[in-house]
Amino acid sequence: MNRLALRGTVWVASDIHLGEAVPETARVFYGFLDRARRQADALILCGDLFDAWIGDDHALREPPAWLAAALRELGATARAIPLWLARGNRDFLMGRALADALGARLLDAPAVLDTDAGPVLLAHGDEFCTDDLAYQRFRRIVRTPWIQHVFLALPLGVRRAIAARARARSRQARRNKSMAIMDVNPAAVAQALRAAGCDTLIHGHTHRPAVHALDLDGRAARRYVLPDWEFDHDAPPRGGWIEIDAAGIRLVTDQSPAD
Ligand code: LP5
Ligand code: MN
Repeated sequence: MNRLALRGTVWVASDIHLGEAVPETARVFYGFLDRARRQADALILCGDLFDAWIGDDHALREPPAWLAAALRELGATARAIPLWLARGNRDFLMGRALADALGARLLDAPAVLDTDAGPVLLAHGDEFCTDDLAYQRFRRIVRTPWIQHVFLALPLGVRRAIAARARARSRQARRNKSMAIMDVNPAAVAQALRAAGCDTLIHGHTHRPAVHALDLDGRAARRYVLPDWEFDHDAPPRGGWIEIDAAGIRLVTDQSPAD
């Protein structure tokens, strides 16, 4: 299991789903990044930072305006504080080239963070949705290195079309799935905590922000779920992050993270 010592104040956010269609979400998120640069000692973006990621080359060669702005803000953050990028089910193709261009670091999650609040298991969370067999099958396929290699060798336009089709198929598939199977499986969570030797898990993906008290083999444990960010379409607007420091772990679901 990947381990990372992160002392001081660590902020974690996920599921911002940056893309062309969410300018207001991006604006609020950049306000959050500015605040993190001033108030945190490190920032971890724990998956689904982008709504869909089809390879670093499209970002670094000629990014569209929305992406160029995102890269500017992320780069400014990485120059101010350590910025860690973990991958989600939408942006698992983020790679070293992007991280290096930003001055950020890739975090291979799940990972155990050794923090001032103790050891914390950090994951995007999709890996714990084990009742969603169709998704887990899809995940195994798209996480296969040679399949990723073939995909990344395709022309950008073809990759865009495949991603758009995968997004459409996913929206369609979700309509026929119960909310229960699109949440984490408690046994999968417990197994991950045991394997990591942690009593605390932080994850995103489910878009169901909460702090859950768990009983892990008679020990008190906690599962923190990060909110997704949406300030453009749905009401009420939503966003937030988790703060980790010597005083403990806090879920902040502030709707407007600007000071
Ligand atoms: O993402 P979201 O929130 O809609 O739902 C997720 C699960 N879906 C996914 C799929 C992504 O949205 C697809 C976007 C990926 C963009 C990157 C490029 C992709 C190509 C890479 C190739 C190496 O993650 C959804 C879960 C839900 O979370 C809740 O946990 O249920 O899972 C699914 O919907 C999976 C479907 O059940 C089955 C597979 C549908 C996709 C089929 C791909 C078709 C590709 C066409 C090729 C010509
Ligand atoms: Mn996700």
